[in-house]
Amino acid sequence: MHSENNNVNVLHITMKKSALQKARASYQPKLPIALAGAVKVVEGHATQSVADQEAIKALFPNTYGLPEIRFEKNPTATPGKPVNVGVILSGGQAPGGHNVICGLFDGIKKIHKESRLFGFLMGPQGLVEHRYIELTAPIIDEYRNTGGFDIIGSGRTKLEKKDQFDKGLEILRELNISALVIIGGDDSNTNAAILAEYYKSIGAGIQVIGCPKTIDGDLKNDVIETSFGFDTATKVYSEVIGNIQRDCNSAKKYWHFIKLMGRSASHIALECALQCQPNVCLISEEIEAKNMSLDDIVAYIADIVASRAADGNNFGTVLIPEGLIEFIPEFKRLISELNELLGANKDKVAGMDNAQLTEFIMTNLSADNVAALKKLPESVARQLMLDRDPHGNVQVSLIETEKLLSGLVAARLEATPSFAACGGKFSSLHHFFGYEGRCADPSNFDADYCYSLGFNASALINAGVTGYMSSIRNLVKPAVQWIPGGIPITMMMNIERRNAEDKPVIQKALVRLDGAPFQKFASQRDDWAHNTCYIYPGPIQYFGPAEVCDQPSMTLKYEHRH
Ligand code: FBP
Repeated sequence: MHSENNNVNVLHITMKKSALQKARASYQPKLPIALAGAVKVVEGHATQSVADQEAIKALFPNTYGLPEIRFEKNPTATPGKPVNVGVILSGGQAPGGHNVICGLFDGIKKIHKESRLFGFLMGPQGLVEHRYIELTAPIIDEYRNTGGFDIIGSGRTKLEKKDQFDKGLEILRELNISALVIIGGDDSNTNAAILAEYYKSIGAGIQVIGCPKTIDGDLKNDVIETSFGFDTATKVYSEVIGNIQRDCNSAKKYWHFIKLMGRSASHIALECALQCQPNVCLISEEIEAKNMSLDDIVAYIADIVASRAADGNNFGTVLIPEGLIEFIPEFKRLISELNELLGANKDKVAGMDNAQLTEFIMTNLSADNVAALKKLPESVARQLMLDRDPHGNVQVSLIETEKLLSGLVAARLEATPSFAACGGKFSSLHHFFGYEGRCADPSNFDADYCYSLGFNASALINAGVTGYMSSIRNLVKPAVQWIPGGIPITMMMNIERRNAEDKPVIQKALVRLDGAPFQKFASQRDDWAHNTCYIYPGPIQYFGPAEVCDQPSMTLKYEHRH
């Protein structure tokens, strides 16, 4: 056993606090009324996966088809038993993660004051390596309403192999833990479902509960309205984009190319566009649907730059979703072939250095895809070929599409004599907003939502279920009216090709072109392109009137406007 309570790296109770943090520490997150006292479980109908039902059912014989559940107020409280719970933060940071843990802590203490919470360190690897700390009240109190995942750290280890599950079981048994909460994105919750199924199949007596986390906003569906962190991160980015727009509208001399995190889906870019009204915002899903090439995208931006220049406006803002390159059809085909090639030759390529790997790829790739690769600057081509995360994803956050696009736009404008003739000037600056927003102090929305998700997870544990995701719905209404419950994770799954294999995974939510947020954006973007319609949202407000402080994202509002 490797408890790290005495480890010098875990100095939880000596942090210095800013005045805001001190004031924020006493903020009491709002809970749905249904969770305020004792709860009763209301079971819905049996569920099925979003697609590939037979295959998912066969892979999850013990956890497939479970009913959705909802919690309602229970006038008669039954005394609970003490429970030991483990918690893991998995994947990229997202504002509010600490509040999930605080809500979970308060929830299990409410079930029984002798309940205990253990945090596994640095992500799922902490479970496998038996590295943990006990999260006691003084530690928890230090982290209420704070950003970051530093309370226990996070990591991207994929929990997918039997020996990892068995190693984890050893420490869970040693600590008498009967429930594990995994706070993560689509991949981590997929792993939670696999772990739940495995522990159930061997009768381990360990419940596994997931919580929907990711700033990317792509873990959502009919039953999970949003992932936590999206609200705060997009508010932080929108504040800074607004500031840039005001600077740009003051000096009137730069075009700002702003790449926004979000991995594949363009939810973050779309939300920031709705909040800030930039001159251009690319939506990857639309680019794919319209089969636009890189040249088409460059022409689209250059035309807007030229049209603004003709009106004497040599300035503007362009928002670019991080995952753009994966959606441009010619590069999508290239990435897909690269994934198959590298996945099918895992062992062969494992020992290769970069030069050997490049040589291997160039010799084995189809001619069309070699041509596509050669269109890209060397640094981008290298990133597509070599840099993958543990889930086999291209590390899109490393690809400098903002520079790629502004360079190509500049070249196109130079080759257009009418641009200079009308007084056009094109001077570009580049930004990438991602890490800046992931650890911000959670907005009131995220502080409340996360605390509720964690508290609700304790109710799911008390209800004895496994393989469920904590779910809080009705989020556009005031928090007291939110609806708590649980969704079987298998319900969100389908089969997808990953690393050259068919795998059961939670279906990622991309921007829907027929959805209200995109439709709203599409109806206004021409106006934003040619006229200067910037909005400056300003910083997140934590104290003040609800209409300023407690508003959910515009995406959520448009999606759930009734
Ligand atoms: P999760 O899906 O794990 O929440 O991570 C999201 C994200 O912030 C992406 O937007 C980004 O592409 C990626 O993490 C960056 O990963 P890393 O933190 O490993 O650099």
